[in-house]
Order: sequence, then structure tokens, then C-alpha cells
Amino acid sequence: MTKTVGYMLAESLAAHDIDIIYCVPGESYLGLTDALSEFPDIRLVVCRHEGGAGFMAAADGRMRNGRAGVALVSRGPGATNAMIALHTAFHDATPLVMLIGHVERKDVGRLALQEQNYSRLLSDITKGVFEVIEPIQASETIARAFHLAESGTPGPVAVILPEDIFDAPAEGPVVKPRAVPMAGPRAEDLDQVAELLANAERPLVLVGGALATHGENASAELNRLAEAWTLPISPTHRRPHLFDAEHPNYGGYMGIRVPKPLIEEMKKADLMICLGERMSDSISQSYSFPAAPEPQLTMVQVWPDANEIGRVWRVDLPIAADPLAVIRGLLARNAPEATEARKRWVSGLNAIHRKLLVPEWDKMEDGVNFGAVCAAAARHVPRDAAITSDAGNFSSFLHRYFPFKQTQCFLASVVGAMGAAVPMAVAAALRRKNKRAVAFVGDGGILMTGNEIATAVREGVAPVIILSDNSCYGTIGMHHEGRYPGRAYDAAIRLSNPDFIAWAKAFGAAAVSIETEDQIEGALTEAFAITDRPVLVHVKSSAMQASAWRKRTMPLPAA
Ligand SMILES: Cc1ncc(C[n+]2csc(CCOP(=O)(O)OP(=O)(O)O)c2C)c(N)n1
Ligand SMILES: [Mg+2]
Repeated sequence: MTKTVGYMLAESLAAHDIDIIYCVPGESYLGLTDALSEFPDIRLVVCRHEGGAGFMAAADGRMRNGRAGVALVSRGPGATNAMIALHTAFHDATPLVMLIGHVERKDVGRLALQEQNYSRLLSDITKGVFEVIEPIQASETIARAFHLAESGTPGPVAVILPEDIFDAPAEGPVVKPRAVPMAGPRAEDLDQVAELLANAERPLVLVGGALATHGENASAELNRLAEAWTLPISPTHRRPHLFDAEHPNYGGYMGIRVPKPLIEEMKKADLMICLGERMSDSISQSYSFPAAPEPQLTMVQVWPDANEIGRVWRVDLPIAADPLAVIRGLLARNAPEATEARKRWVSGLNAIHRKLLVPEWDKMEDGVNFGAVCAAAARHVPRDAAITSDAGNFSSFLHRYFPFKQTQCFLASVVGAMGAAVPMAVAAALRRKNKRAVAFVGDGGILMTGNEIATAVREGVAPVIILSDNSCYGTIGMHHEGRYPGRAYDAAIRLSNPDFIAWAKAFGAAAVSIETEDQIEGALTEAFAITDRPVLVHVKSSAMQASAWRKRTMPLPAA
């Protein structure tokens, strides 16, 4: 039998070590699903929404040590549903290959059923859109897509596959994967960083996304660097697991809106080293620290893509390299004896960080203070668990009261797309076999993609989902109050929720409920004992405690 393009595409994916593909099936790519039936080592995970499938593939792209995750979606409606994952991967510098079905080649341009021009549609949320027009291009295009997704600043790449191409006879050989090129740090740059570090009195070291690519491998060396050079280490927004929160060199979490006492101290720094961090609006406190375009302190940035460094900030020492190579380069150079001032600087930042971790929340009348749940969860979540978080104010309690460990894996949409947590937890449970996946999510986010609990049940994985149900889009209420004091517009944020316990059970999940603080311990013990199906922990949380830092000034009237 002649080999088809569909079969060759499957062979090409296998050649790239792809063992999981997240999809929602479509008639536009039947020839690929048909071929995949002959590849038992590739697990086709059928999801309930392309947004969910895309988030799962994006999460996978963060768990494969720099290798891309893969989603497979149908044309028009499928592709547009999946765009939230492309947006997330583009902003988060996550390698992702999205295969998208397309109309037949002869119909292109006729406004055929569900036709889109993907080069135009996806031009601003992908690194590239490659359309396979001829069978001879099929395998090479797959190799090019992975290469682009994984090199430089990683990101999403779309491959467009016309419906009629799958059955065409394959041409040419299966194209092998291309090695990802990585520029190394130059010796003179390493010498210069070492000199800057030796002369700085108050250095700050931010660690971010590109270091996360190395998984746990980088942890030991980062710790040695911190200790040998007497450095405070600050994980950046949504990368809290990069440094152990209990480590004495922890310099404070550089997330969105760093609390005042911490940011005031951080701003006394005379040197900032961004190790594997692209930097963004959120991390830079809305471009104020470091200030854009002209930073108020000496800035060194290490990122694997020369084009990116210097795009927003004028960096004093740009180093286009793998951050781990820079860590190794510094470890190979002798750290000077730490001055007393330097030791005080590190311990001072650490003292502020520790103070912020101290559990001190008020008992609320309108529901459980979610801070209490996050602090208790830290005692139940295993050391090797994956923790995922949706976007929303409930996550401020997680970042404040949950001391992350380097042995844990944290996954979220860094750019703040709601709906990421549940699908990412499903993907984590599938990728990290026999390790727990725990999702933190709000009542807004859970009804965006919580239907992927059905995927978890189908695939036999058992994430624990901790839901903060404050009956509102709390984040937006807080911002509204902040911008228009005294004019809280509750109709814009109030939510009428289903009976979440019944909802979860209807999927075949287990469900436990927390309505008062004294139920937290028992409910979490019960939830974490269940390992054969997903578990929802429904927390009736306070809306008045708007975030881990702020209360609402006006009560939220009943719906
Ligand atoms: C997909 C998406 N839509 C809208 C927003 C804007 N947004 C940010 S947080 C938020 C509310 C989140 O509500 P919930 O999940 O209940 O968490 P809470 O803030 O109440 O803790 C909204 C609507 C977003 N970030 N992502
Ligand atoms: Mg809410």
C-alpha cells in the first residue's frame, strides 16, 4: 500500500518524540487521525473544547524540557476556539506546535466551509504559520515548525493542513528533528557579570521562564550560585517554584504588584540580573522597576534570544545565552568573600519575604478566607506535585501563603488567561505519572474550561481541584472599586453559580466542601486521600476579602 501524507505526518511527529497529542476531532483532518490509529505510542487525548486542548498542549510544552507540546484542532471554529492557547504560549514563550485542519486545496479562497486565512488570522499570536500545499513539504514543515517553536524565544507555531492532502501519496523521506541552536555566554561577558556582582552592594537576581525549561536540573546549581555569591534570588511572576521559598537566600517573589515593604527594599538595589527572564509588564511593576526604557539601576539580562534583549529596556550587559550556562560560568569563577553589607542586604530582603509568608488573615463573615485554605494546602500538596493556577484574585493567596518548593512544578498562563488551571492540571497528571496535580481556580475560571474534568475521567487521571467560590469575578470588582471609588458596579461581577458539588459528581469526580475554616483540614485530608478520580474541593470563600492584600470597601449585595 502506498504511504499517505497522513501517515508520514504521524511518522514525523513520532520522529520528534511526540507521545501525547491534545485534540478535538474534526472532519478537516480525518486522514491524520486515521493514520494515528497505527501509532500506539502516540496518545491522542480527545478534549471537550479546543481552548482546553490548547492549554493542555501549552502545559506540556513547559514540561518537556524545552520541547514543544502539540495540539491538533479543526479549521475555522476549532482553530478560533484554540486561539487562547496560542496567545498564552506567545506571551509566555512556551514552545507549542498547533496542527490545524484546512479546506481542500482546490477550494482555498472561495470562502469554503469554515475557511480562514490563517496567515492573517494568526499573524500576531504565533511565531509562524506554515501551510502544507504539496505532499513533499509535509514532513519538512513539521521539522521546521518544531525548530521555530523551540528556538530563540520559544513560542507557538501553526501548521495548516488541507483536508485533501492527507490521502495524497507521501513523497520524500521523513525529515529528522533539527537540533535547537543555543548561543553560549562569551567568556568576557561572564567576566563582566562576575565583576559587576563582585562590586555591587545590593544586587537582585530575578529567575524566570528560560530557567524553568531545565526543570529541576537547574535547582542545585542555582542554589550553589546564591550561596557562593551571597545573592538574593527572586522568582518572577508565575515561576514561584524556581527557588525554594524557605531558602535563606530567597529575596522575595517578583510577581504582579509586589507588596510595598518588599518593593521599597528591592528598589534600593544597585544591580539587577535577569536570569532567563524576558521581563514583562507584570514583572516590571508596569514598566516602573526596572523603568522602561531607561532602567534606574545597572541591568544585566540573560535570555536565549539576542533579538529580545534590549527590545524594551536599555540593558547594560545583554547576554544571549542559556541562563544555566551563565550560572555555571559564574560558579567556575571565584566568588569574593561576602561583605557584611552584602549579607545584611540578602538577609534583609529575606526577612521581609518571611514576614509576608506569616499566616495572618482575618476571619471573614461572608465566607472562608482563602488564605487559610492555601496555607493549609501547603501541608497536603506533595513535594513533587504539579500545581496549576488559573487567573484571578484567589491566586494572590496562593502566591502569598503557599511556600513553593523547587521539587514542585508550577504551571499557569503567565499572561493571565482564565481557564488554564483545570486543563493544565489534566496535562500535568498525564505527563508526570504517579505524581499529584493540584489546580487552584476561581468560580469564574472553572466554568470556562472545567468541562475538561470529563477528559480527566476519560484518561483515568486524578487531579485535585481547589475552587475558590466567592460568587463573583472578584478581581474585576476590586479593580472597579479602585478606579471608581464608591461606584461598585456589582451587576458586572456577580455570578449565579451551579451547585458545584453536584456538578463535579456528575462528571464522575469526587467532591468535598469547605464552608467554615474548621472544615479545611478534614476536607483536604479527605480530598488528598482520593487517588482514583478527580476531586473537587469546593471552598465557599469570602468576597469581602478581595485579595491576599485587600478587602472590599463595600459589601457585595446578594444576587
Ligand atoms: C479568558 C479571560 N477572560 C477575562 C479575563 C479578565 N479577568 C481577569 S480575572 C477575572 C475574574 C476572575 O474571577 P474568578 O475566577 O471567580 O476569580 P476571583 O477573582 O473571583 O478570585 C476576569 C474576568 C481574563 N483574564 N481571562
Ligand atoms: Mg470568583
